[in-house]
Amino acid sequence: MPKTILAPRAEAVGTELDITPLNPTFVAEVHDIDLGARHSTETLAAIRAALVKHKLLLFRDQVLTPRQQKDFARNFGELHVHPLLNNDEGNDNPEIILLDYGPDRPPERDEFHTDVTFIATPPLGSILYGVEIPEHGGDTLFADLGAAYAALSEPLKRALEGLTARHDFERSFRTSPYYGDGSDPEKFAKARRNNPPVSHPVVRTHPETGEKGLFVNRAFTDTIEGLQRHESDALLELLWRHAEQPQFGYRHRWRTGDVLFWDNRITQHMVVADYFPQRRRMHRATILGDRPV
Ligand SMILES: O=C(O)CCC(=O)C(=O)O
Ligand SMILES: [Fe+2]
Repeated sequence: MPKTILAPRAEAVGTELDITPLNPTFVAEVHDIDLGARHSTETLAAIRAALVKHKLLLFRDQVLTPRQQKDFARNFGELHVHPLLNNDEGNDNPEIILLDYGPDRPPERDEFHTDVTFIATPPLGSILYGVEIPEHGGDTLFADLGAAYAALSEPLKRALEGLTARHDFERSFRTSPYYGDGSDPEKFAKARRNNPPVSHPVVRTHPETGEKGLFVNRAFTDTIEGLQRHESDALLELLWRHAEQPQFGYRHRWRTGDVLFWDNRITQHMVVADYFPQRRRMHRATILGDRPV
């Protein structure tokens, strides 16, 4: 009898997770789990193992307060407080980024990025909760940067070996309405002071799987070090376009209550800003990771 008939629909991870892969190289849905509840060490370990294996996990039908989202995220590491998108002072949950666009505030055009690569220890993952999802639009695109790296030619892989790139907070946020309206120049200046440019390898080895992945992104990677400006610009553009091809990608059509948890060490993403004037509200928690090697 063919193996596909014998195989169950879902694969078990540990004893507790029911998982369905959604795409050939990455992405899986985890069924029957309430992220707002307390979880055993075994369940948390199984979630982490599933994240590392599938790189992007979907949990449907969640209802989470910012506090619950923060508590769940903290099981995986220390949380990052974003220097600009930190939901302002006096808030009980500055670790939860509120993304809220609608009729009064058109969505910003996004570009592919890996979150917060402008710090020395970029996030291992982000957890994004869809609080209010428009009827149409506002999908999020993801790319598997391990699959993208693996598909490069051997000579190009050799050329990338040992290269490092400069990542700069200001590259993306210079043009952001978050401070670009001039309403809070001091907040921006402080963020700038606290986040000087950092250097990361162009190809990163995943700390848990050993898989290699591209670690350059349109939002924050400014220059490949040691190259001339035109060489760096052309090589970065080549790598970005390569990674954005559909065979490395997944497009998520959100439903209210969806939670996506991505491994930020080996993926990139962008939201499609096509839903104006509908409202779209998301909450994000960002878990700090290791220094890339
Ligand atoms: O709103 C989205 O779908 C993604 C926004 C984003 O880039 C993020 O939360 O890291
Ligand atoms: Fe992001």
